[in-house]
Amino acid sequence: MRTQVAIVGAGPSGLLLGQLLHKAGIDAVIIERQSADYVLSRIRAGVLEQVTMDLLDEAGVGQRMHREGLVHGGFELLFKGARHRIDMQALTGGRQVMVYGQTEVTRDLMDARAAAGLSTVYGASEVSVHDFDGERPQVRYTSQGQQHELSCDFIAGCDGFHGVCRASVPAGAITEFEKVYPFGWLGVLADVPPVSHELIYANTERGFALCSMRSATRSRYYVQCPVSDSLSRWSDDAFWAELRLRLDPQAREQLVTGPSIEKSIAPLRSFVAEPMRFGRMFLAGDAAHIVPPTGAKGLNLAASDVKYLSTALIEHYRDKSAAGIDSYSERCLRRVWRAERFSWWFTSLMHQFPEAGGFGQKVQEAELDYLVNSNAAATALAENYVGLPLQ
Ligand code: FAS
Ligand code: PHB
Repeated sequence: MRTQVAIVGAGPSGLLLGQLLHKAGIDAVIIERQSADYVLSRIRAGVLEQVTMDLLDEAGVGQRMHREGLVHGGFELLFKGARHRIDMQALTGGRQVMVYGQTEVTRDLMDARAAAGLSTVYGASEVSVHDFDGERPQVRYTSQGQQHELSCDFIAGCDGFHGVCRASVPAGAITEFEKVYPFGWLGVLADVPPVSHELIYANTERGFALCSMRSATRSRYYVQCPVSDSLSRWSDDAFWAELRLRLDPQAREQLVTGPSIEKSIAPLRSFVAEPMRFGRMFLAGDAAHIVPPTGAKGLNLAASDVKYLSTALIEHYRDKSAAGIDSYSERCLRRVWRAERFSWWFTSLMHQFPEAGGFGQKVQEAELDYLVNSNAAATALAENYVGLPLQ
């Protein structure tokens, strides 16, 4: 088999890249180790930046997002029992975010790919990548008991943090930067109306909490939990009781609880692999970087990587230009590190770090007080949250 671009991974990165390349008449095959249902079952991101919204429109899959998504102009910070609204729209000259779950983005991309009759191999095993630093890259995999060799011009490693592509790069050719946080997020999805019409980020003595949503009837909540915590400790009642303890009286009063339809614990880490290009193989999305979800940047960074990569590949095939390919890694990493910084900063501000002691706690309180009383500080938060413009 042969294709122009072999994409490993059918998460948002791989699917969006496949769609943008298809729109440009470039052939790509996606190889995914899980089933489509399994990919859809993973509950992850909830907030899209304008850059991501624009990309989904460019890919021709934004219709349902505009119909069903929720446009948000602000969010609230809750600390010391009081809520403070960050008016993103006013602070950034009108920019907003879209609350629309990653599951729905993935579904829209899957539907578009199927409608176009494009090739996606689900349930592939023994996936390996070869000769990506040479002239004849190949992806090998087993599907339905048959071994396959897919020859291609380029490989896009869209296979997430635990994928095979980054792992196949020789140790001497890659540098990894990592910070692991001493806590995780316990998340619950439930078909109950959100506690508020906007997101609430809470920093309380008991730990961080986030009140988010997927629609007017489906809510997404998170509480900071020990990294060693296990789901067996968290019945639905235990979760709702803990969340209540981390809310202000008004939110506590308005909270509607119900049975969880998904419950999971995610570890938090910051991670970047440099560079993001190895000959004819490119890493995009979680395959190259991870951010703690506090800043809602993970999915959005994946989207901007894919924008840069699709543009580079289109220039290669259409204009016979290597400029985009040669600058891909540098362009991505400048944006990646700005998002890494913001996500680390917002995580450090909003979570409890017992090891930081009394001084750390007081510095956190002073920064929160400064943030909600300084237009300059709030503007910095707002412009990072809505997403920095593409360079
Ligand atoms: P993904 O990990 O989504 O997709 C990679 C795909 O590659 C997967 O389908 C995987 O099965 C496949 N794959 C892996 N190895 C393979 C192999 N060897 N061969 C073939 N296929 C292979 N971001 C936010 O903005 N907000 C959040 O709240 C948030 N919560 C998250 C919670 C969790 C538990 C996790 C893990 C991530 C969360 N993220 C969040 C980040 C998340 O949204 C990612 O940024 C997003 O999924 C990135 O998409 P991809 O790069 O496509 O990677
Ligand atoms: C979510 O809705 O899942 C979500 C929203 C904002 C975040 C993280 C997660 O910062």
